[in-house]
Amino acid sequence: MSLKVGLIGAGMIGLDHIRRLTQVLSGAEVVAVTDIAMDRAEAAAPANAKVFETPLQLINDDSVDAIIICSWGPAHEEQLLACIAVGKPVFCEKPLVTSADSALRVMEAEVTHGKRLVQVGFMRRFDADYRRLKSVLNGGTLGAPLMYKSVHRNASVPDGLYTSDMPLNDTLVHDADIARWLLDDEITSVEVRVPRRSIRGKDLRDPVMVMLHMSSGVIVDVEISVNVAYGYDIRGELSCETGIAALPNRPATVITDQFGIRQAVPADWRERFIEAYDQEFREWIAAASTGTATGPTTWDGYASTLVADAALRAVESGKVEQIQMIEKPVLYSEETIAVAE
Ligand code: NAD
Ligand code: ISE
Repeated sequence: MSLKVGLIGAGMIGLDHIRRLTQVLSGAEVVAVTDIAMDRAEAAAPANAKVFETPLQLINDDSVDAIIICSWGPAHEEQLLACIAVGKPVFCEKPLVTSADSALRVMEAEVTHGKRLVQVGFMRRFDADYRRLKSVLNGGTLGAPLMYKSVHRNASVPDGLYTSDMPLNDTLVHDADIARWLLDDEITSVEVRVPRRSIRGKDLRDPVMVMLHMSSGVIVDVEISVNVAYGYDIRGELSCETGIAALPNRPATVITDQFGIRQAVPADWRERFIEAYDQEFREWIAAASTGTATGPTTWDGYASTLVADAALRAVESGKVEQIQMIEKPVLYSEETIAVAE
């Protein structure tokens, strides 16, 4: 029997996930769609799917087993709390929410419910290249990790959607999450440096350089540039005691001709991470079909939100800003997660 999914937010990534669930993967069907722009919901809804006027109607409808949230970050908290209140598994695109207090409210609701329901959309964890990087590190042949370099470049940002802090409060969460996951470590403090501003950045603070200090002493430096024009360029290089390990450029095919030797650059995240999103949803469908969630947790969403909050403080203060986490609830401990998975 297939999982009956309701989707909130039929924008860029919402449409891509509807395509994925209806044309690529098996095990789920999109039975309901909603968007504050009703025309988008109607255009996106597959044949026979219901179109709801509000997220709450969709979440509460008996025909919906599980929910995918692809609305804007500030709308996520209310929608997540409504899903948890009715005990339905929910995949929530990043950022989980847009402040640490908001993350704590979601975490408290899930912990009170007593079972994991939320998976956060950190798709890099499902990418084969990142998984290989982690397995090289865990194999131990390169010694201990010392530094990690994360480059996160977007060709452009859609007009009008984001505030000047978008690189720090929306984009950075991916780099923070992948650093925590790759290094199996928490981020304890954050500093931000702002170089010369790109003329293409309009009102955005773009580019930015961020240093994440891990509790082990590893330093992660992150470049975020969201208007580089030439494409979507994601890089990662791990420096260890006796060697380095780096992500390959994607797509990997190398073209040689009269113009030189080159590789194409993906246009955007849809192209670069297409297989990672597919895998992310294979795993989500499998867990949600049993009424629960695996993969990146509310705790992971909380941790990355703390980093975004600290980065916003750091860019104002010019100082290294500390991060204080609450004690990790047992629901998110490695042992509990291993048993559940
Ligand atoms: P978008 O603007 O293209 O789409 C968002 C849609 O949500 C719009 O159609 C909007 O009308 C709708 N919406 C907003 N608030 C709503 C609400 N309260 N109720 C119902 N509908 C609402 O944006 P997008 O690029 O598709 O991004 C959506 C989310 O996905 C964001 O949180 C973004 O950060 C995240 N995202 C993640 C990735 C990734 O790689 N994991 C990539 C892109 C976007
Ligand atoms: C977008 O929202 C994403 O999440 C992409 O993965 C990221 O690379 C991009 O910077 C964001 O705008």
